[in-house]
Formats: sequence, C-alpha cells, structure tokens
Amino acid sequence: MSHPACRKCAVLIVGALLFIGVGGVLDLCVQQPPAPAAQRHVVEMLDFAFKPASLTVAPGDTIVWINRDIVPHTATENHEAWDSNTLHEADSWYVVLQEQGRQSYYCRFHPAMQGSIVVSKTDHERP
Ligand SMILES: [Cu+2]
Repeated sequence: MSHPACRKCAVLIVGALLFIGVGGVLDLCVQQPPAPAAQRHVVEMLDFAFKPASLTVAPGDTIVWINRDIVPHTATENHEAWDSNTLHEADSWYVVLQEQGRQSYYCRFHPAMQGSIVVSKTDHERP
C-alpha cells in the first residue's frame, strides 16, 4: 500500500544522501597535506655580476633576474635552453625550471658574468 508520492520522496532523499556521501568522500580526497608552495627567487644583475651567482631551487620555482646596472645584460643558459634576451636597466625576466640538475648561464655581453642554478627536490634552501 505504498503511496506513489511517498516513493518519489524516498528516492529523492536517498539521492540526496548519496550526493552528500559522495561529496564527503571527495572532500577527504582533496584534503591531502599541501605540497610546498613554489617559491620565487630573485637574482640581481649588479656591478657586472649575478647576485647570487649560484642558487638552489625546487622544481617549479620561479627565478627572476633584475638588471640593476645601467648597461644591458642577459641571462643565457649555456646551451641556450633559455635566454632572457637583452635586459636593460630595471628590466626583469623570469623562468620556471622543472627539470632537476645544474644549469649554468652567462651574460652574452659580458661572458665573464656567470651563474648557475641547481634544481633539486630535496636539497634546496628554504627561508
Ligand atoms: Cu652583462
């Protein structure tokens, strides 16, 4: 002697419970410990040098170069994997490095200007 309207209600309630249940499970999945946030590192081009000349970062970090000199500089990877091209006074440029390992770079205009970046998952400096 089930009333058709009540059956409809029951289906709706069960549906709502399932929806909430699934939502709850999804919440649990999302609430994992957060991955360390990507960092931003600044390298100054100052007095014809990269400062700091060597830098250790984590994969996914951003490295920003800022030219503090009045002459133009570049940050050019030794094998040209990346190249800022000419940065004039106060210009900046950035790269995000994912691949682990050491990358060396120099300035096209002043080859004595050299720097290196180590991308490492574990051995990186954190403030
Ligand atoms: Cu230079």
